Amino acid sequence: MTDCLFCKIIEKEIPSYPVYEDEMVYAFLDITQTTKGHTLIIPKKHVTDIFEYDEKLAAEVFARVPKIARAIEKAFPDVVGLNIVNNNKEAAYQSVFHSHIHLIPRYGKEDDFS
Ligand code: DGP
Repeated sequence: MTDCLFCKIIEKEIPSYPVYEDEMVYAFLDITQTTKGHTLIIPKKHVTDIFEYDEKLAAEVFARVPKIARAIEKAFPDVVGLNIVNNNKEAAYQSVFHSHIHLIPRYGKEDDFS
């Protein structure tokens, strides 16, 4: 999709900090860094939200989540937990309409995100 921010990030037209990439997905640091290492995983195929996935795409994208979670844990050894968040449609606080999975590492008591 030509006017999609995350498609432009996949195409490297807009810079991002890469965490992981393969033929199916791109993972990169979220610009807001809710916590240190906050990462977004996006399918390279443009799908707006969870309602547009077929089973094959869902299996391929969600299968990558544990590997990327472990990469974050390895990069930040003080990680003690991790939230996985996926917002779908405006009413559920989706603000970028290229489906993405948030991986939000948690650091314990000093981490005031809730
Ligand atoms: P959501 O509200 O679930 O649609 O999350 C969208 C996320 O995308 C939000 O946490 C901020 C992030 N984001 C928005 N624009 C950019 C950008 O240009 N670069 C990066 N790395 N992240 C972005």
